Amino acid sequence: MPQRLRVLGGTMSPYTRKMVALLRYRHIPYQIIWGDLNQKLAELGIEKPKPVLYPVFLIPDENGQEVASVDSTPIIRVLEGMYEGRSVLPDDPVIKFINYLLEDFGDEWVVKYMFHYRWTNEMDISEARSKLIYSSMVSVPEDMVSQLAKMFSQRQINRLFRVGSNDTTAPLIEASYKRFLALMGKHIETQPFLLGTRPSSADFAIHGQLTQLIAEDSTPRQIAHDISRRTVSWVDIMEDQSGVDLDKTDWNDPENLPGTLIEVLREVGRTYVPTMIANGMAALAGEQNWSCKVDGAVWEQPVNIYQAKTLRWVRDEYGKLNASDRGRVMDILRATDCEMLVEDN
Ligand SMILES: N[C@@H](CCC(=O)N[C@@H](CS)C(=O)NCC(=O)O)C(=O)O
Repeated sequence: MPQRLRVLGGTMSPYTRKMVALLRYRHIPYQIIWGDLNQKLAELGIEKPKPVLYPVFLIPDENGQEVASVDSTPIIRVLEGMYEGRSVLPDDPVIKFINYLLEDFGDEWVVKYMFHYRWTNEMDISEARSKLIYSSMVSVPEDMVSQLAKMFSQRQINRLFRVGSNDTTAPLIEASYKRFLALMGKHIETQPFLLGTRPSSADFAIHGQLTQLIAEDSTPRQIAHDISRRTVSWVDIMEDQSGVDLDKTDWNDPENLPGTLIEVLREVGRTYVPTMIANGMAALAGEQNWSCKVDGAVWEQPVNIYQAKTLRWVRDEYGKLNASDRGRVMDILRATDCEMLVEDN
């Protein structure tokens, strides 16, 4: 690649932090442009992607023209084809599938902790909304900040219900966040990354969300310090893993996964799996809302069309496996209450 890959992002965006950490780890030469996406794309004369979401990657097409792309999970796979070495995708098909599942759990479930804590209580709302403005316009005149911040936070608070944070689900989200911190803490006591001694795309997905929960927002930050300071430090070191020496690392053996990873996958089976399935079924039936049981309690929220799509992607990944690898994956999914995710494939 002759030029540095250009990325438009924001520090308060978990998916931006996921991708910047991944670019550093992979030694991909990049430029990051912080700021308002619509304004920056207009300044660069680049057509907007659909939808306009952080981060936007400007990926050269066959003529070298930069094209705006969004959606971190498929972009990671495009980057694997563009840049050799330091892959974040495990070689073994079974571990590769588990990685895909954990990456989607990070992107689509851990984000619920993030959204919920950021936009529920006054102190967190107030901090987040001013940092959202300052981080994209550091020299903005002070007298404009309060109006911009109000506009911005109202838009996000209106979205809270859409991501599934409401009075019914709040205790379930908070309990899952606390369990997840403890499980992550135990797991990284066994090995430094989710799937071995080298990081995978799932580590970056979870890291991205935890940067917000631990490095940015006060309430979840305090909870993390109380539950797992090891995980707090993991988030710091994940930020830049450019020094990992791959000669000294390996992926886990799929036949012998650490018990602590199985426990993390049980959390996936307890929360992400029933909600993704109920959402997917409601989307298919053309319904507006759905409800299901999580941990014996009711979860209800509006249909999320995007999450119905990512569930199909998880199922497609499973569909790509040969019969023997499906059996090996299924053994892990059955042991962790995740089997429904793919059983009706
Ligand atoms: N699935 C997308 C999600 C991207 C996303 O939801 N980005 C958020 C910020 S992290 C966003 O831009 N939301 C709209 C907004 O903030 O205006 C990905 O993986 O990149």
